[in-house]
Amino acid sequence: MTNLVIGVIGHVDHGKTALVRALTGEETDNLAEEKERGISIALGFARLQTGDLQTGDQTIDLIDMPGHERFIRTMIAGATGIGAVLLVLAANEGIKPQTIEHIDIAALLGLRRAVIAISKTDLVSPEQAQKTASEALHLLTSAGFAPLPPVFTSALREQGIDTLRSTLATLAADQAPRATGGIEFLPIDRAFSIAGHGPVVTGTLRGAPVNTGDTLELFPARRMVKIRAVQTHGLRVPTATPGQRTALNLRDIDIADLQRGMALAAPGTLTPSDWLTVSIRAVATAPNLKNGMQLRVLLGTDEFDARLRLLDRDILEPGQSGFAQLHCAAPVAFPAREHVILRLASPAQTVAGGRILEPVTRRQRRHSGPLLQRLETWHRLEPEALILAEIEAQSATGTTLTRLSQLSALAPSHIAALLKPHPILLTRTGLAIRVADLETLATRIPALLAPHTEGLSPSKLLATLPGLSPELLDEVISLLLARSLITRRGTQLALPRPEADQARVQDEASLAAQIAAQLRASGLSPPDPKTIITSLAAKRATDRLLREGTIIRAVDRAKDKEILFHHEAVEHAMRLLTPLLERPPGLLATDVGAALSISRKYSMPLLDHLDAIRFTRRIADRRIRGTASLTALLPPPR
Ligand SMILES: Nc1nc2c(ncn2[C@@H]2O[C@H](COP(=O)(O)OP(=O)(O)OP(=O)(O)O)[C@@H](O)[C@H]2O)c(=O)[nH]1
Ligand SMILES: [Mg+2]
Repeated sequence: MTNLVIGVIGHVDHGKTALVRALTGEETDNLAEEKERGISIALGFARLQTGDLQTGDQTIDLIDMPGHERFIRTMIAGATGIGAVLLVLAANEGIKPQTIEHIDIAALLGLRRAVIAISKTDLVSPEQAQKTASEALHLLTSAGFAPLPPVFTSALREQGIDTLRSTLATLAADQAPRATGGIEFLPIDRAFSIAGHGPVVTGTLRGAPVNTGDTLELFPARRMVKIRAVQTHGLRVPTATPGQRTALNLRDIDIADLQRGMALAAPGTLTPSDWLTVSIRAVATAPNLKNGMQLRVLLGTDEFDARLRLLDRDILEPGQSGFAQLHCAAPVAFPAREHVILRLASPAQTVAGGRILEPVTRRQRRHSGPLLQRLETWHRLEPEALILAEIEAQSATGTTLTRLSQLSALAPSHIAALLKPHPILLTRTGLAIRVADLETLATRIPALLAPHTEGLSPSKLLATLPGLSPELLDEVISLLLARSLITRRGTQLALPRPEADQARVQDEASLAAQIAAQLRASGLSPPDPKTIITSLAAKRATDRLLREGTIIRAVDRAKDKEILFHHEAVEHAMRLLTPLLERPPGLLATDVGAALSISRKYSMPLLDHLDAIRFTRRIADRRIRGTASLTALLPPPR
């Protein structure tokens, strides 16, 4: 089965609907107004069975476009996503304004495949019909199409219909397979309700297949809806594939919340943005397009106003191509590579069109060389090549899977699979970076840490690496930690320096020994701690002695002064005081000072300490023995 959707285009009254009827037996002008006025107003959908031809059994979807200039917007909504066109040109009239406009639009939508039907040949001589055919061929070829040989038809006399049918079948059989792995995207061109089934939306599917039971995200509402059933070619099927006319019966939503212009997409893959970066081409008949101009944008089946920001010039002349941004009146969510048509509101006219290069962005600087170079790459490359080029371009900082998906319109899972054979690291957090670039970055970090002997916090390190994301820094840090090329000191990162660290430990130990010796020698009249703790190293050594219990910190609470005693001095004091404390009524502070031959400066903090360890107990201004047993406080005498 083919996925080909063919748009039937051409000037008003040239016989499009009549040909669709002759080809398929289906009537596409069903509205009362269409019957009354004799023109098409809405899109017409018909199926062309081209079975039992040498090309095999297949169904082509035909979209019968209205030709009247007032319905160009409807025509565009129908043409978005189609695979080829059937240009209908009346032999007696030849090329008319909407012949040209429809061809322009089809070309701007990226279409290249076409069949020409010269209609109403019953009204002219064969020479005249031939002349019209040559004009049509020339017009399509110069618009970039590769049309098949024209078919001469008369719907009235049922002539040329079989030839046209087989020509369309040939076109359908000769189809390049559609790329897969994209983002499911279905711009809605019709929404209606079927009794007993609920809401149905239709459109031409792009990106990836959709299945019964899938959940999709509705834009712009951004709500999730579930697919109750899928139909293609009028039949219920489990799956619709990209390029097919697709009808989806939805759950979890009311018909009142659905209409043309909305779209369904794979959940979480699209992000609304005020700005779109596009590559555009102005049509030959367009006026000069100026920077800052207000335009009507037709995108998917949606339509909105936007201001044109030309990035590489001030004026886009007829026929010229360039890069631009569209500042949309409200945020819009579309995948990259989606085709866009730009029109003037008045006079109503198609002036340009092209493709989205960057669907999620902000206002960019104009005439920026590096930006234009990147836009050129995105414009030129196919999605797979674009992804690799983008990772390479973001060498130092890496890029994210989200961003790659935005630029390529490929699904993140497809991108991940695509990167597998390449020397590219894809982290758990969705960062993509070339392994070689990660290694280069890895070599820079130790060099940045080297001057900071006390270490550097990750946030300070990040500040020295402009443009680098915290996620990528985390990745490099884990790598370097695993390789023991850097080390963590608390919250700081530093270079591991085994020798220096060892030397420092040795220094600290000998300093501690010195301090201990000094305090031991000074007994119960130690020097002021300020004269001992003179450096960071001395502080560390002192802390260590305190932790070990070699020295004791005591406080003179009245004066809020600290003093350090060697533990042996304190033990000596306890031995001397024990018998004295046992005699009632106990000792005054001055008695203690006298017994130990020390001044108040030392006896007050000492007594505070002895109270704390319950060697002594204070009653009024006297001390008696405390509750702690002496054997617990004093080591056995040697
Ligand atoms: N003589 C003759 N008249 C034709 C032929 N095909 C269509 N017509 C007539 O041309 C008129 C327009 O035909 P349609 O098929 O409605 O034209 P259309 O291109 O669909 O028009 P729009 O959808 O409004 O753009 C009708 O009155 C048809 O009867 C033909 O082969 N010969
Ligand atoms: Mg019609």
